[in-house]
Parts: sequence; structure tokens; C-alpha cells
Amino acid sequence: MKKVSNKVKNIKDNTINYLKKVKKEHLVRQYIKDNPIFLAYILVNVINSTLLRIFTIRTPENYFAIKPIIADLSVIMIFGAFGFLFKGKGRYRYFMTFTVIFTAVCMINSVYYTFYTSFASFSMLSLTQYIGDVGDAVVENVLQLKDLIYLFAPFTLMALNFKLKKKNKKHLDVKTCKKNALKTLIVGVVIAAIFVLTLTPLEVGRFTKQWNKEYIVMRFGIYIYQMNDAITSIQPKINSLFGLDQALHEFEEYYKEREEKFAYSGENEYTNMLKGKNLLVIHYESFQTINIGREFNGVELTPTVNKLAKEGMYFSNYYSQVSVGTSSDAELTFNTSLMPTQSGTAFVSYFDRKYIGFPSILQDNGYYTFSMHGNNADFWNRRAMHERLGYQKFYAKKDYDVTKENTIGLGIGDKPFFEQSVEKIKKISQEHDKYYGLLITLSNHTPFSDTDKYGEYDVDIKETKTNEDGTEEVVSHPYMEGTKLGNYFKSVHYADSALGEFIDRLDAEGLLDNTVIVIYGDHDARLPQKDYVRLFNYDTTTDSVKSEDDPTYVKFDSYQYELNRKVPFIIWSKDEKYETEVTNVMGMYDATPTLANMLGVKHSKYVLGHDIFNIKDNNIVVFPNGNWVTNKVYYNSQKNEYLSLNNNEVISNEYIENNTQYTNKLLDVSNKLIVYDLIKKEEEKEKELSK
Ligand code: GP9
Ligand code: MN
Repeated sequence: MKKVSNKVKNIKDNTINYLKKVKKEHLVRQYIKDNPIFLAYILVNVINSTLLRIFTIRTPENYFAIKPIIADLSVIMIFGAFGFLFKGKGRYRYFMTFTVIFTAVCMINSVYYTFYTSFASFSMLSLTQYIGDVGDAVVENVLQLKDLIYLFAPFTLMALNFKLKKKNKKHLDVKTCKKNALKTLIVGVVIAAIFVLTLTPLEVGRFTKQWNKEYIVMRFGIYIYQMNDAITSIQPKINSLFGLDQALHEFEEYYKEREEKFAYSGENEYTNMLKGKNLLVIHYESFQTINIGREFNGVELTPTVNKLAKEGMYFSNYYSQVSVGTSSDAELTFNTSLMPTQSGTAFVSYFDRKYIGFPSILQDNGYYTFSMHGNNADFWNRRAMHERLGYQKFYAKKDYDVTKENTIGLGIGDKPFFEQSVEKIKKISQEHDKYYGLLITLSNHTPFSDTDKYGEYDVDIKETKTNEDGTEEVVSHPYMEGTKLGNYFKSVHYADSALGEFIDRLDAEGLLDNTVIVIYGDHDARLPQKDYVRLFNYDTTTDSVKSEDDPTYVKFDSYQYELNRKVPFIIWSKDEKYETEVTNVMGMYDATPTLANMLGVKHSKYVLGHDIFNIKDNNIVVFPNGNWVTNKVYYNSQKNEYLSLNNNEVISNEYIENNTQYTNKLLDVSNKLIVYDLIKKEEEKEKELSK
């Protein structure tokens, strides 16, 4: 202990002595005199990256952010340190080269942001078909004075070098240069370490996913963002370098076997039921099945969805199958019947693969296809990916009137979003015979903290009590108010009312005739387990949560949590009341096969789900983490345990093994199909053979 405190004292003394020496011998002044180009290099490049952030992300949080400046500084210093190993002209050229690179990064991102409200990505370079159009548009419309401001950096260095040359400054000796290189490197690494230590798990998580580009630039600065982007852009290329033949073989075998095993006629009582109808699909953000039929103080939580579920076809045992790509994974699986990839996300890392999307199939069948979402078009790389899936037009943030007042949470509130969408749909309906539109809602998104904007909805329990003197008073029990789940319910109530207004508006415009509304919850809302325990076990007599020993205690363990992540899938039309509830287990990947049959169109050969009316109670829903669920069992692959869903019915090992094998194979094929671009490879092979 004493040794340690002596050491600390020594370090302290040495540091103080060193600082005293720095002051006495004017070392700072000397350092500046000795290294003007290096210091200018640091300064101009930090200024450039800061300017870029100020000109792009216009939020107070960003204007005052220190973290990205620290991050930028460490990157510039670490690269700069090696400049000291060069002499004279060579050193100037070194700093100049990096300044030009850093300036180019800022300029490109500045232009790109004006055009796409997002930051540039190397992976986009493979979208060569767009570059021609974009190139012209950029020069004509986008290049602005603010994009040229960054050029001050190389010009400053150039001017400084010119001035110093005139002075004919003496050069430092090799030993001092090496020392300077090492010192600078150490300072750069220390700054980087300080930066890393201040990172939160959320920041690290978002950094590795690399999809929320603004967030990353705001925390990590533009230079780290771009380096991270370079690595994540190369990764998919590396992943598909080896093992293609084997993957293609497995893929062919899998689909051959699937065709034999599930050789259904395809026809069932619902075939062509929706033939020729327009389709409006609502991607209902974070909407869980648990909301349906729920009430607080006799007031329905979701009157609109309740009505649609009752009148329409309601799939009440439906699961989302998303991985880290959340919303985008839901869009992928809904539209292609494929699973999310095992690393990265299909929308971001594998957007350049061949997909046979439901929209493109409908397009081939005479539909006009479009998607609508109030967020930036580049969020989740939708701009590129929606086109890939076959949406002819994507209406995103810049097509909507988004104001501070109409914003809730992440962006435009569902009410103004739907309201403005109806105008667009009206126009589309006048110009096209048949259409398929996807509307992605936004305001019912975690963290559900904009409660003052959701409108009144009481989630505490109100009870009318009669006092001894006969007077009545309303007592409020502190039930869900203030909990995350309680706030979620308030947000859901708003989202439901927005949906109700949307349907009324469509009706008033005559847009519900010959149109089918399809709703899917994109994934669960990732709410705390303890809030559910409270929801199901609140005792108004004690105003607290019941104890587990209470005979009426409702168990809510990790299995109940998983089962509770169910989301609704509803098919509703004003013209016809189906009044059907389908209780067989179903996953997002069953949507396309089921809907295609109802619409009387042929879906892609390479789907992984099934038409629920063919597979019926034989269905299995697999999850990206290897878990699976059937009508009988929920299986947890991490723990290798399961929960029997039918009154503890005994389940054979064989049943578990077969379904686990099925799951693993399906996940493997799905992943390889995307990573190795197997649909494209297979089509090329077939073309070659048919020559
Ligand atoms: C983003 C929105 C939400 O535009 O769709 O995405 P999520 O966080 O749910 O994946
Ligand atoms: Mn989502």
C-alpha cells in the first residue's frame, strides 16, 4: 500500500516539475515555433470536422458536443504522429496529404448531406446505376458555398509552408523528430483512451451497427464514422469471398427438398379472395398484441384496432422475427419471407443483393407500388433498399410537412403523417388502377416519453368510493402511471386514434372501396419485465404488487416475456366482414405467402414461410437467435430448454430435435442466400444452362 502511494507521489512530483520546466523554459512557445505545420494541420482538420457537424446536424445537443471533438483530435493526432518521421518537404507533404483526405471527407459528406440528409457511405459506391443521375444533380442543385469552405484547410497549410520557406527555417535533428513522433502518438492514444472510457453501452451498440449515421457522427465525429463505415462496407464482401459453391449447393438442395415436402396445391378456400384489390399495409411501430382488447377504467386502449381485429381476419398468434435490424428486419421479412442476416443487417450491409420482394411481384401483376415514412429516407438505408424490394416510389421526410409542433418522439406524429399520406394516396388512386402502399408509422417508438403529446389516457385505476356519510369520492390507485409500460399504453392509445382517423379519412375520400388494409406490428416495444409483472399483479387493496406466494399471482417469467412479444397481423376490408380469428402460430415470414395466395399472385420460389391456410397447425416460427415456437412448444436455444404450451403436454425429444434442426437449417440457408447473393447466382446459372 505504501509502495503504491509512494509511486503516486513520485508521478505527481515529476508531473509538477515537468510543468514547471515547461513554464520556465517557455517550452510551449518553443514547441509552437518548432512545429507550426503540424499544429496547423491539427487545428484546421478539427475545425473542418466541427464545421461539418454544425452545418449538418442542427441541434443544440450537437452544437455543444465535446465528444466528437475529442474523437476527431485523437484521430488527427495519431495519424499526424507519423509525419514526424519524415524530414523537410516530406513532412509537409505528409501533413498535406492527410489534410486533403480529411478535407475531402468533409466536403463529400457536406454535399451528400444536403442531398440525402445523411452521411456518405463507401458501400453506396456499388450503386453505380445511381451515380450518373446523382452526379449531375449534385453539380446543378447541391454544391453550395458552404461545401467549399473546407478548402481553407489545405490552403492554410500551403500558405504557411510558403511563408516558412521564405524564412528558411533550420530543421530539427533526427533524434528530436523521433521523440516528437512518439510523444505525439502517446498524446493521441491517451486522448483516444479518454474518449473510449466515456462511451455509453448505447453509443457502442449504435457504433457497431453503423445505421444511425447522424448519431454516430454526433458522438464519434466524422473521421471515425468514415473509418468505421469503410470497415463495415468491406465486411460483406469478405464474408462472401469463400465457400460460394458449397453455399449454392446447399441452397439448391434445400429448396428442392422444401418443394417435395410442402407440395401443396397452393389453392385453398382463401385463394383469390383479395384478387384485384388495392393493398394498404400499415407497418405499425412497436404495436404488440397485448394492447388488443385491453381497457383502463372501462376505456378501450385501442378501439380502432379492436374493431378491425373483430371485423377482419385477425391472426392472434403472430410473431415478428427481427434481429438487430428491428424495423428494417420486419420490412425485409414481411416483403421477402427471408430471415434477417446473422451479422450486420440486410438493409445496411447487404442492400446490393438480389431480392424478390413482394412489391416487385405485385408490380409485375399490374400494381403501382410505393412506401411512406416520415423519417429520413436514409434511416435504415431504406432509400436504397425499398427500391431493391420493388417500391416504385418512397415518400420520406422531405415529402412531408414536418414541424416542431407536429413532431412526437422520433419524428412526425402518426396523425399528421396519416393525414398527409391520404392526400398522396388520393392522387395515386387517380393515376393508377391498382396500388400497393406500405405506410411505416413512427411516433409509437421507444422511449415513449413525449407523454404530453399523446393526449389524455388514464393508466391508473380510478375507483368510486362511498364514504360513511353517503358522499362519493374518486380514489386513484397508483397503477401504471409513470412506468415505461404505462407511457407505452398512452402512446399506443394515440397511435390507435391516429389509425382511426386515417381510416375515416380514407373512407371519406372513397379510398376504402376495393381496398384492403393490412396491419402488422413490426416488433415488440422492448419493455421492462417488471412492468408486466405490475400490470398483471397489482393489488388495489394494498396498492402494491402481489407477492409470488399469493395464490392469484400471475407468473411472468422469461418465457411469458417471449410469448408476450407477439404482434398483431390483421387483414381488414370495408367491403367484407371476415370476422375470423386465426390462432395457429404464425411468423412475419408467412405474410407474403399467405397474402400472395389471397391476391391470386405467385410469390417468389425462395420464400421461407408458408401460406398459413396450407400449413395450418403444423407451422413453426423460427427466430434469428435459434429459438422457435409452434402451437405446442416455445423452445429456448440458448438454454436448450422449452416450455410446453398445452397444459404441460409431454413433448418428445424427437419433436424438439427435429424442429431445432429445421430451424438451424432454415437460418443457415437464409443467411447464405443473402450473404452470397444466391438468388442472383442461381438465376445466372439457370440462364447459362438454358443457352
Ligand atoms: C426509423 C423507425 C424506427 O425510421 O422505423 O426504427 P426501429 O428503431 O424500430 O428499428
Ligand atoms: Mn420499429
